[in-house]
Amino acid sequence: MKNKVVIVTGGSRGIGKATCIKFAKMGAYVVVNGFDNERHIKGSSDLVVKEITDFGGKAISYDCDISQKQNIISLFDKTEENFGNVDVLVANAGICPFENFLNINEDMFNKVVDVNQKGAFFCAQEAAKRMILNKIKGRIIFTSSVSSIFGGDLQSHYCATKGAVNQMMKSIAISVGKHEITSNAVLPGTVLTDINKKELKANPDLLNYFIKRTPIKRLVTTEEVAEAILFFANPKSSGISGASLIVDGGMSINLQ
Ligand code: RM4
Repeated sequence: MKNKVVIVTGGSRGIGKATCIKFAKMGAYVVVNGFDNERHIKGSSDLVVKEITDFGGKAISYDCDISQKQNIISLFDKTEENFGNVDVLVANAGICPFENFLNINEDMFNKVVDVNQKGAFFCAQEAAKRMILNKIKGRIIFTSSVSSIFGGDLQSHYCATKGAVNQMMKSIAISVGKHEITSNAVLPGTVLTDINKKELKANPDLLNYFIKRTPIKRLVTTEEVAEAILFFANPKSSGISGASLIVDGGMSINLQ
């Protein structure tokens, strides 16, 4: 990954942050994208950049709402201005406002779709356009979820978008394959991050159920999910496209 240019959306915390740090440790130029919403701690993208530059890595932050296409174009422009052409996109930004199906209103539904599905789609499209233009055999990697396969009480809106991410990932793999650009997805299980900390802290039985159900008897970590993302980004993974890699410690294969 030395001198590769990598954009990570939702890179200021959780899985995105772990991914930014791993790429930077491998010598990549990393663009940490975050966004100010109710769960985003202002300036957390800059904290990730500081953590990276403190160990001699190369990174910048660019906070914007990737549910707006114009912001995505600015994110890629800023990346090219600072580091050059994009080699790897990690479309990781996602929200999951837990809510009872019967109470989900149009605003909440639209917000989840705009960030998780529309944002991922247009980030991938912008990446592909620029990789093709610059003849780069790039990597497009989506953070999906086991919730793209399983339903989730309080997650009907979220699960729908993650199912959509899987399907767009496969279709994009078909569309960009002739340019030797690959498109793949990681499907994390339940990883303890700001996206679910409040819910799982408030519901220790649910947390214990997830742990009990997981063969490795613990939740997977953000670092372990980031490793799977690195695997897809590796130039040696040129023969892998349209793949979904579940990273959940075996949770999803165990009915017990
Ligand atoms: C994950 C999975 C987890 C949930 C988070 C928010 O994709 O559904 O169980 O806690 O999302």
